Amino acid sequence: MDVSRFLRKSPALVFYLLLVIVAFDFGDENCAVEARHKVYPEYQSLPAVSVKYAHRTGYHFQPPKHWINDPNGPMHYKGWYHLFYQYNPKGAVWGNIVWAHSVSKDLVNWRALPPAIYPTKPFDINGCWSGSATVLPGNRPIILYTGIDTKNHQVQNYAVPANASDPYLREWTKPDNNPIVDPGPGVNASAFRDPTTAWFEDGHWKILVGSRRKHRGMAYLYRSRDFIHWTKAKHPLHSAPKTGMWECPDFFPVSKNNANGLDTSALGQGVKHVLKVSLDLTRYEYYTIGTYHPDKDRYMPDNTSADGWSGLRYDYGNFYASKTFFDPVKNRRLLWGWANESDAVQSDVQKGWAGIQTIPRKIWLDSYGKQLLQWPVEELETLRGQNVHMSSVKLNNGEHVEIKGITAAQADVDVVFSFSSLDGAEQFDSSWLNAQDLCGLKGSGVPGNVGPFGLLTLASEHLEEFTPVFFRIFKADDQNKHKVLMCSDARSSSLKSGIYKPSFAGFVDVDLSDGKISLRSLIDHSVVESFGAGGKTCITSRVYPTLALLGNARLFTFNNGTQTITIETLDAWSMNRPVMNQALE
Ligand code: DQQ
Repeated sequence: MDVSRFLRKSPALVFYLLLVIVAFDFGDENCAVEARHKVYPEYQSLPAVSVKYAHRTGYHFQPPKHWINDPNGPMHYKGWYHLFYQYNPKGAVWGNIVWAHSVSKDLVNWRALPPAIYPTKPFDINGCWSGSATVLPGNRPIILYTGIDTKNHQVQNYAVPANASDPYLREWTKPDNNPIVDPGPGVNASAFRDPTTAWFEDGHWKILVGSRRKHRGMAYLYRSRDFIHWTKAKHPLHSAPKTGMWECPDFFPVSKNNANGLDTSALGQGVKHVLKVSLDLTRYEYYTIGTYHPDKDRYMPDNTSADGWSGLRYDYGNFYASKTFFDPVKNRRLLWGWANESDAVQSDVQKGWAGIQTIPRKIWLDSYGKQLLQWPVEELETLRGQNVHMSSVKLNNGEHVEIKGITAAQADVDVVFSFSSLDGAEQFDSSWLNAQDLCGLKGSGVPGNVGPFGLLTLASEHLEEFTPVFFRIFKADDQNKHKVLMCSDARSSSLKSGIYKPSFAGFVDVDLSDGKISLRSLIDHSVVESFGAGGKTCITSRVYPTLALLGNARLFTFNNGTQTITIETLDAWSMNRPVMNQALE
């Protein structure tokens, strides 16, 4: 094969090969997850022969077939929620990316429309990558997205509805004065992408574009009076050393006073700002909470918000390229994230599909102001069917109790656990910096004192397979007194080998003085999305059981700590199937 010709014809492949080289350049300080999107030229345009249903989700967002990645441009317009997403119309791996488009009245039932944006012009002929929507005054939506141009440069383009009176916004026009932002001198043209929603301030629209300079990740700031002519600020809004490429930055205000969302342009006394970035080198995201100084074009994270690898995460599992938007209907800010497959690529090709969007989450500032809280949108509850309720059930050391009477493979479970004392809790070792490593060390079967206790999701009858979601509470020396570990451990999730089965985990910064901690898990065939302590720590796992499938899946609560745990209350529901991306007639 003529390699140089092949590479010239596959600019996306060249780009991703470069990324891999950059990743190696960072040495072993970052542990990359398996879930990154790679290029498989042999599968890119291999349409699904059939779609395998075993692990397809029942109520998560997915198209009928093929590959999806980042959520793009979510917004509300004329009575409809719009979600666009990166989609390969020709195969079950990343490639041939277009902006697929779906609409919903309730964020639960979705109808599919034809792709909204796809390569046609010199400024996007080699790819229509991620971006955001802004609704301009007068209810005029506009999309900014990254195009890969004829020179294989990443440029920022805009698109507008061809017919603004169509509430479905079926057709989009990409005017010929694109691109409106190009990398310009001194900016790496293969690391310049994913424009944010714009905010308006002091007569200007402002946006961020993700980038890096050598190993320093950064968000460039641009301003414009008319949304067409953009000027780069003197310095990035923010940057951090050794974080590599910042993909999909998201920058938005949160209220200091309540859980309501704020329009992206909100500023003032009662407001903090959040900057989230997706780190291509690890395929993890982190966010900081801080102060935005519009006059200085700077954002400063608070000193309680670590900037970099060890920072706060929306989700300590399989969750990437996320994006928020302000929902004016319910005055809330909603978060979408992409959960990739974590099985072998050949399995994705065989099953004919890959990737889901997580359940949209309401997101707001915790009253302590140090982290965000997240909770599945209330509309999801309309899918709840058969219910099982329990209260005041003791779980002694070594016990597991089955929750019977619901469809355990497609369920929503919400439980409050209590314990009587933390006096005997295991001592926390301050060298345990990484929650995921600690969960690997102290899994659900390793006895403790207060914990491990929690749920065994997607479990087979004799526990040959199960995905435990659980807490373990330690005594700590510092002023917080206790350290709470939350795990969603995929190591025993499947008898199948060749699958990435991480022991995902995060610490939970929660006040335990009432002796209680809650856990909610959304279980959906190959995904378990869990919310610890009312949404303080969230973890999404993708798993592929071979026995715990469909009607054979079971759900248990368990306790492997010496201290008895009480299930204060537990509610579990079978979840019904919504309309999921049938074409809109
Ligand atoms: N995915 C898009 C890029 C973005 C990456 C390409 C994040 O725009 O940086 O499909 O997953």
